[in-house]
Amino acid sequence: MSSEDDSNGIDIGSDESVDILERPEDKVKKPDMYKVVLHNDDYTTKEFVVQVLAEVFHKSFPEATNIMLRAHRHGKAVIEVYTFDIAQTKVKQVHQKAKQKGYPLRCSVEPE
Ligand code: TYC
Repeated sequence: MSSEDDSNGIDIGSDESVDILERPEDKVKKPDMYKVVLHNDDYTTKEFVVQVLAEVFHKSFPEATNIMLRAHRHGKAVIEVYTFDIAQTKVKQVHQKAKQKGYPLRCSVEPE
């Protein structure tokens, strides 16, 4: 393209005025988001659940304790919301740590 180009390949000419052309394909869409849900069970220790929430989800001790207690009392609790790939990776990390210690702790992914 001649004269001045911007990075979209739009000729902005050589004078001072600039026309911005908005194309539908340039619109940025927000990604679909997914909840990582913690499930209660009768065998995993409270201490281990809090430790996993701190290590995998970077929760503070008070935050991790609240989430653990919500799952303990209500059967499940939302830990955090992520894009799909990150949510899936977090769930795998939790299941791997639980398996290592022989606990049946489970997390799942749900659309927000
Ligand atoms: N219910 C477990 C106990 O009493 C503790 C626990 C809490 C386990 C939350 C899982 O997601 C969970 N030892």
